[in-house]
Amino acid sequence: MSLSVSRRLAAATALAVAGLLAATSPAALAAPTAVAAAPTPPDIPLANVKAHLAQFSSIAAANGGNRAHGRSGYKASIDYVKGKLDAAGFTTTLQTFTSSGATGYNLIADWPGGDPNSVLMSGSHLDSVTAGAGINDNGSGSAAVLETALAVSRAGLQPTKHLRFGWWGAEELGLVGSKYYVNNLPAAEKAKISGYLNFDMIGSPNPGYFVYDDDPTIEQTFKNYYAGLGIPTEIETEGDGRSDHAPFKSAGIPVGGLFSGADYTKTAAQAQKWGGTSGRAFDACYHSSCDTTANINDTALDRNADAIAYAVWNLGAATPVPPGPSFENTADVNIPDSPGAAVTSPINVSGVTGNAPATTKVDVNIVHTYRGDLVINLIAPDGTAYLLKNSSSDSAANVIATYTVNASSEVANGVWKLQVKDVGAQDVGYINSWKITF
Ligand code: DTR
Ligand code: ZN
Ligand code: ZN
Ligand code: CA
Repeated sequence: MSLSVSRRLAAATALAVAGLLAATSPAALAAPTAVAAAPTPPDIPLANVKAHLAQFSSIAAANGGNRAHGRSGYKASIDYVKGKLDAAGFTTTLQTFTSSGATGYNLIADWPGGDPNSVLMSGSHLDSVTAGAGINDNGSGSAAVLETALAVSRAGLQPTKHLRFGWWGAEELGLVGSKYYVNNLPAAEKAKISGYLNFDMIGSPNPGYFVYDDDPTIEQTFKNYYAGLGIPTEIETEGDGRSDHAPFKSAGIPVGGLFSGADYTKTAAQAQKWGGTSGRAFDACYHSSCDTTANINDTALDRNADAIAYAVWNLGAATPVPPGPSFENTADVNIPDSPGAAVTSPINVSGVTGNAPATTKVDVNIVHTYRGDLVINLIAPDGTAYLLKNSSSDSAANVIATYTVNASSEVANGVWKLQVKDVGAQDVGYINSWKITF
């Protein structure tokens, strides 16, 4: 508001002309802008994953029918996985602990190379319940993580981060192995883990596609993978704290993961989008003797194994995780000077599954001669207002900024609006463009 009269008049004239031109053009809702392609990870061969499951099945059959903690079937499972990893060039470590009077084993495998101060870890529990072979719970996660590690070796991958893989013992007794690992990791070592990815039940026979909603970057990575397949996902809500990511999360380590469902029942709406049988459990053989190699949905196992590779390649690489879909409105909208009413610029979002992320990005480009006059809000489809910028004494011109909004309680699809109000007399401007990225 401190402009000289001549400058203000000239500025107002120029803006008025621009606004007039803009007023004749309808609000152009630009198509979603393409996002950069992520590095291409390998396809994880389903046949290889199923071959590991067949081995776990044979091990159970040869060891009393299960692979439970403290039983010979568990140690045989550990020895199988360790043998594969040693042969593939991993540095493996067997960590022992005692639980319920029996020796338990965690297997840790480090892929040589990468930044030792930035560790990306992937894991799954290898033990079954005593009732059966535990092929879906959790041979599926263990086999897929093993095959992803072997794919890293086959590719001779040299990621930016250091890659570590873990197979946990005694999860069924209460996350005993993973808790032991985290509790015995020095604080300096915990601080190096940039993320822990957990895979517990990822081949359920009546599958759902659930993504853990813990760390937003990890969550977005998995959502991007499934968006690329055109498969809707849901936030995993059945298991907060019910699997091996919990000790890592409690230690402040970013976590994420995938889940295909356990004893909860698939709804009609879920069957509509994912196929399968509504009114039936995602895994009717959960913790039962029928959790055998017949208790696997190949499509779910295949997709989730490929999703693990996608996440390891992307999160382990230097290139940042590509943002989700974005939508832009480039139509100019004139902002009346104070005490005029607020104006809005709409964007109609569609085709985005689920809610907006906690890191929803809003890029704003406003031409104005005194930006301290402006109050800017993001209005969600349900009318909720998120303040992006308040008025101030900032006399500089224009607002060209990116704001990050935690809009995770908002459904993504619908009409979002940028609302701008000029609360300071003199000095005028217009919305040049704005973009929302999920
Ligand atoms: N606790 C797991 C099964 C399980 C149940 N809900 C979730 C959610 C997310 C991961 C795993 C699970 C087990 O029985 O091993
Ligand atoms: Zn279980
Ligand atoms: Zn499990
Ligand atoms: Ca003003």
